[in-house]
Amino acid sequence: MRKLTYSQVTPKADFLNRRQIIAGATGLGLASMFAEATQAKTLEYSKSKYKVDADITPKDAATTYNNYYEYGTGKADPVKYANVLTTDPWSVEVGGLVNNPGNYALEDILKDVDLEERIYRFRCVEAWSMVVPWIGFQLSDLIAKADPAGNAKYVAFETLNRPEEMPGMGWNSGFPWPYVEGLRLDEAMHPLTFMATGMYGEELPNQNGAPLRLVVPWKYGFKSIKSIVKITLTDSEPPTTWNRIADREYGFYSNVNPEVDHPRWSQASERPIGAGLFAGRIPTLKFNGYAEDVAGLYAGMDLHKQF
Ligand SMILES: Nc1nc2c(c(=O)[nH]1)N[C@H]1C(S)=C(S)[C@@H](COP(=O)(O)O)O[C@H]1N2
Ligand SMILES: [Mo]
Repeated sequence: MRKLTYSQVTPKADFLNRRQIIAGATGLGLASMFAEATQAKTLEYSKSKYKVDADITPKDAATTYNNYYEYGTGKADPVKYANVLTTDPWSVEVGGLVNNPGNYALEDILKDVDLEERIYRFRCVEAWSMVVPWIGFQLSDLIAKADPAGNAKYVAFETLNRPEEMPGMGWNSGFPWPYVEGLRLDEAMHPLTFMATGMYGEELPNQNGAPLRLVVPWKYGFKSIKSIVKITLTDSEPPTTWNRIADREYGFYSNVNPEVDHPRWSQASERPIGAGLFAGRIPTLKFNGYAEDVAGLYAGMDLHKQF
């Protein structure tokens, strides 16, 4: 089990096991064991300053309806297969056009950041959506540590490339693995751009991109790349997996925009996942509801073309 500054962010069963061992060894009674277990719910992250005017998606829904093609193309595949991924030890290489490149153990990255909760809207390009309480830190903290060089303009991200623990890479061998994504440097430095290590008060489940994934709430979900091992600053626009697969359908920017339909379906509305059998579709918001914060990043760009 990884020792984090938020070591209490641990699946409850693990915690109880650990307590049981200690309780057994020291002769502590059941009562104090459960008192400790209750305390474990108090997690070491600051509560969200970021909220949305919508119900949080039930955890069961957000952790069982996933896109993670390294574990298959079905929504129920990642929860079935991603448990085989070894997420500890984990390191992230930060390099490219930076003055201070490094290969960091994840626990060292986490020592230097303040974990906080952020409740964000999450909108997949397939027109379904969720509201997720993530736990993590601002990507800008990590990039600042790397000290970008003056000519750095973009940030490229790469997912782990470990076919022996990612059976979907074989089932979809035609895909351009590993999964890669990218942002413009100013998008990456924006305060909303988040690196998640947890959700719903616990460590990130493997199917949601453990142990470290990007969350860019104003962009379609495929930009929010999972299980990141490499971050590279560049001077030109990096390739992105879905753009490579279908460039007419998935652009580099991919900001959520109800006014620009996907070539094969409307983006005007979305289906909230886990909202109940009779919940209807809801309107999709420009920049997924974050226009006030991020529209300025795209001043002068034709928003109808910059999908
Ligand atoms: N490495 C990797 N990252 C990925 C994907 C993927 O297939 N592989 N799918 C993307 C897509 S399309 C979406 S909608 C989100 C889904 O995140 P969730 O399963 O946590 O809801 O992850 C994104 N990140
Ligand atoms: Mo998606």
